[in-house]
Amino acid sequence: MAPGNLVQSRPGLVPRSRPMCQYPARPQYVAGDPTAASSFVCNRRVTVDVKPGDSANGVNTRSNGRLAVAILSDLLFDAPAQVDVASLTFGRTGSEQSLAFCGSHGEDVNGDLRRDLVCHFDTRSTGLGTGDTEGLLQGRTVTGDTVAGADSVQVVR
Ligand SMILES: [Ca+2]
Repeated sequence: MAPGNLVQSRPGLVPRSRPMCQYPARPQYVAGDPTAASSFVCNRRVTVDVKPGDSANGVNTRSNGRLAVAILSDLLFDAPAQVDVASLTFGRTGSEQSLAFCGSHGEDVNGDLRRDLVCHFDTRSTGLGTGDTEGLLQGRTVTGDTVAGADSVQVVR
């Protein structure tokens, strides 16, 4: 939720407004009047690690298994506390309803002593297939900002 709107007005021009996003989230256009703050959401780029601990990120799309995807925490972001887990979608376009579950307490997958959010997605439901090189993740924070991130994938069959 943005704390308010910022309005820019210049003589002779239509006043433009944008939501005031909490850093590092930034206003992102969704739809509607491009001069109105209500046409934007506050979006936060997040760092995503497909198959944490495995740099190849191989995805077997014929498997009935699940794919682990970590959302990394940093100084300004506590992923296990701030991500609305039920909102997460992951896959070829980012909007696939493929979430199975997330670890409830988080775990530090990159050794920076911050707990990261590790979620598991049904591989088949991700829509990833031959030729895809990226898995996209989308969701929301518990305060209503959107989150988005991506990581490379290697579709192995
Ligand atoms: Ca970490």
